[in-house]
Amino acid sequence: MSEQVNTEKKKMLLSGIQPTGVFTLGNYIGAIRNWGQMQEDYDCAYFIADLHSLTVRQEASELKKRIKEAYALLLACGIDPEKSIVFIQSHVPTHAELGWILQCYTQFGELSRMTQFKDKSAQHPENVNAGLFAYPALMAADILLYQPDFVPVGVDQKQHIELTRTIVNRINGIYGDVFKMPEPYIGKSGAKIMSLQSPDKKMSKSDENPNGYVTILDEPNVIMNKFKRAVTDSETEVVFREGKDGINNLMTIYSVLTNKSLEEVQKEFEGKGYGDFKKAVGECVVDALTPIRENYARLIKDNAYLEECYKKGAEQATRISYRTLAKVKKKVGLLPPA
Ligand code: ATP
Ligand code: LTN
Repeated sequence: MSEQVNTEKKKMLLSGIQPTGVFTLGNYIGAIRNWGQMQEDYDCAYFIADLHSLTVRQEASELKKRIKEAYALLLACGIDPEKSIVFIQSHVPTHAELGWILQCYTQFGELSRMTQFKDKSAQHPENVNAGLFAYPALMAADILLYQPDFVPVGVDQKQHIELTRTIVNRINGIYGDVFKMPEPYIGKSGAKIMSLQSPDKKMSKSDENPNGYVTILDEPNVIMNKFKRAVTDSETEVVFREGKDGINNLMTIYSVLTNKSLEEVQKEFEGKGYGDFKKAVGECVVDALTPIRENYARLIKDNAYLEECYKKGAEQATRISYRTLAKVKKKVGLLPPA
């Protein structure tokens, strides 16, 4: 029997996360968990979007620390620098450069319609800066530099990816085949984990009430307490139904982390009260996060290893992205250096 060689090229995938705080259970379920699982089947690039985080005022020494912590958190969640390219955005100068070019192909009206811009400018009315406004053009550059097939994100980022696709159509329409068209990849379940205190709002690391979110480094007793206090409703039935936002959210978390369908979850808790259910959800979250917390404690002490990884990641990312940038510059008519 002749040996079969798989010569098929893997599809490419890219995503990023801002270093604005310890990642939440929402970030993990909606994004990072999928990133880890997809490493086996795709060529992946993941990065810390530090340039993006400058759109909100940051304390310099704190930011520097958070960038390294965010990088270590990605590795702790199972992103493997031997399998994927894992880098820090500001270490790869092509991002800012293509970001500028793409801004010139993005309309003011398009940027004005972005809900993240509207939300963040309402949250920080004293600092509605040009970077906050132009952010989606930089995000489009982050993506298009690597010509990925898919961009795995939570549902809140879909609008930005749609704008990226509009930019691709515009530029390819003028200059021919410049960029590959990327697709958002949004998980079937868990793409929008809600706040434990206000289950009509997305779980967010910048929520002022820490009981609304679980971070991936929370200790087990903290996690159990947050679930115990999670807002539900005045009924008693564990069932996924419109109007039961709190229970729907807890069922989603439990279903994703235990790999059980919503029907199975409903059956499992038939005749049991919310107290038992919340305890079970807390326990499955503790089980999922404990190895991450332990990995992180080890990684954050190993500065030499982290530096080695992000240096290698930046070199790999620079090499790939430079090719796309050179092509774009040529297509739009910039004179190559002598
Ligand atoms: P911030 O609170 O600072 O605005 P964030 O918690 O929304 O930040 P991001 O860095 O904007 O986090 O998001 C990183 C990734 O996590 C994105 O792909 C985003 O779609 C996803 N994500 C964020 N929050 C959730 C959530 N509650 N449920 C599912 N996915 C989420
Ligand atoms: N906008 C994203 C972070 C981000 C990103 C990207 C995600 C920046 N560049 C490129 C996917 C692809 C956020 O705020 N969550």
